[in-house]
Amino acid sequence: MIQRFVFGNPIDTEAVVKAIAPSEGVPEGWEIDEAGHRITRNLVAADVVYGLGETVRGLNKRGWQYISNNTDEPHHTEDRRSLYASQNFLLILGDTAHGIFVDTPGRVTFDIGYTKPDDLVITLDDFDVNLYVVEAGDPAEAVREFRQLIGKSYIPPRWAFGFGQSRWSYMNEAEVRDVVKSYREAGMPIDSVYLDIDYMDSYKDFTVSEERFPDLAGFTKEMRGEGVHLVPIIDAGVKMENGYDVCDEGKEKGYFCKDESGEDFVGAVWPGKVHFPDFLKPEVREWFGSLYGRLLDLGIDGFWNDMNEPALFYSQKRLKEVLGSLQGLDADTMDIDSFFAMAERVGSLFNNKEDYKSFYHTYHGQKIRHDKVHNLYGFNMTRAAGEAFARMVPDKRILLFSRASYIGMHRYGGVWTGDNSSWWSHLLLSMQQQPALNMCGFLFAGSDIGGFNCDVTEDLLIRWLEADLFTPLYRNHSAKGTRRQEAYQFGSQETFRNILNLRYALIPYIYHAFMKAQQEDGMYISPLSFGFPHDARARQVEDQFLIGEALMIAPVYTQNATGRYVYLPERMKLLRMRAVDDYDEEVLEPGDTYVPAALNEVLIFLRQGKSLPLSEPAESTSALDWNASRVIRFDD
Ligand code: MIG
Repeated sequence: MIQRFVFGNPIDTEAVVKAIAPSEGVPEGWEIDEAGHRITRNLVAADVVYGLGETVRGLNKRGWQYISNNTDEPHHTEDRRSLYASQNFLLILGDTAHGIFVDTPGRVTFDIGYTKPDDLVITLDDFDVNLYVVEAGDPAEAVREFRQLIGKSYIPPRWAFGFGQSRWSYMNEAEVRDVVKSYREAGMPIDSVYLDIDYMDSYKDFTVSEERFPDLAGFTKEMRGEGVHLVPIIDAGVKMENGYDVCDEGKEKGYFCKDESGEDFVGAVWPGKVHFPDFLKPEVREWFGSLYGRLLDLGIDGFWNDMNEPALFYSQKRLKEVLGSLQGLDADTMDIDSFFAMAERVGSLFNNKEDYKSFYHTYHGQKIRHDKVHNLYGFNMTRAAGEAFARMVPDKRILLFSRASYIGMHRYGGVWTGDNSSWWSHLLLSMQQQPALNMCGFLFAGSDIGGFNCDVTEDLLIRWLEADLFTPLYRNHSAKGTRRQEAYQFGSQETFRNILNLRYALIPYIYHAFMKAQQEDGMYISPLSFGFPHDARARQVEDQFLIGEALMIAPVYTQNATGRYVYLPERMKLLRMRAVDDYDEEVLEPGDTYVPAALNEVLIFLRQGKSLPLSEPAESTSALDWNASRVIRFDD
């Protein structure tokens, strides 16, 4: 059962698709302190708190404080409170399952046993909110009810389930061609190569560098001949430049966010000075969305939307102030306090809180300050693209995913989890974020495999490709200046080839389970407790996951480990897989078992009465025979 409670005068976020008449009073089990802007619930020891989508830390969110405030945060360490997304849904699993969606577009603090271990305290900047509470017998049912409220999840094209290679710094056609050739020569399948900001002319959205990609239409066609889709990035900020038609038109039609005085707000990101389209206005979405058509016309059929928190390197106004305040400083006489004050002043330019309070949108016809609707920005950028695709190419699925998001965006695109690092802890995090994202409707999701920041090692990349074998978005991405991270760069070619081929052999299972979750508002990747809600041990498992209805996985995420302990809630059949046609099968009894897994081995567990179909691997999804060439069974 779902109930809606309304407090104050909430802004309609358009996150939900079902109108529910408000209930009187307060939701059962919660205390509401309107004056203190607080919603509180007492937790008992056995309660597990899931949810919040893409955040740091584990599956069970107890014991930390999270803040919904979409942030361009490149350090995903466990001391952080905000990442790129705000997905304000919590699921409390006790004797029954209890969900709460705090639907408000401003800042929300979730103190989940941080201040007091047994108190869940949700604090809002403004106490104007639609609260949706879900009461269900088990967690899967609670998620289903919630997902029915927020609408069906986005479905990508089939090829998007293939392997993708990305790197910030593929500078030109020749480099991309070389990446594809190297994968092909290594016999490793690949379906997509991502174009980061360097494909553009001076980082201007919807332009293509003449010098680096002189014939993108021709090149896209050439790559399609190789079975590869090119996926360009689009950034939120529009470069300020006279004669750049996107900027000119946006200015002329009043499509950009305004500052206090009604002028177009000036921020700075990669293109230098930019204006931010006011995606909260339907006509701006229609305009900006149509611009993707320029790339569709060149044969492009996938996009990733970046910098849409929006990230803000600085605002023009603050830069002037800060530079002004540094004028009188003199290196010869400066004392150490002034030195640190100077450094702090310069550092405060990035993503400055006050800057987010200095520009305005028009939303539902009303002028509104950005910080009040901050968490809706990336959602509406991605919605602009999704709505445009439905208009321009209604019969085609276009790949689309975003960095910033809010619940509701899941109807238009997926997400990637942003700038993680080549750390073992982030390998585990990449999987732990998945179930939380699924609860919030984001089924098409994935992390930067191998890690974005820092230098990868061969074993980390292998374990990461193994751990994320089932994530719908399966993309290797890394930052400029880091160690090269393409799978063919390393010595263990055979292992990489086998893992990537295994992914392709699994695509029919992955796709089927994904579509079932999409159509039935279910989970694709879930915590063990979803399959075993009455098993107290299963609730505590943070590093094993159910994939669809047939499988459990237990990734190895420790460097140099050649195995791990696995908790089996029931009898399962272990598949220790080295390749599609090379694996051990063993039935394991319930309980804790140490399971060896060498670096080239993946642990997959088949549940009783289920079967796992495997296809013959292919070099890309276009060449994949979706009929199973082999079926592994575990009959009761
Ligand atoms: O400020 O476009 O998260 O995936 O490679 C960095 C360059 C901007 C951040 C994205 C990352 C992308 C990078 N972008």
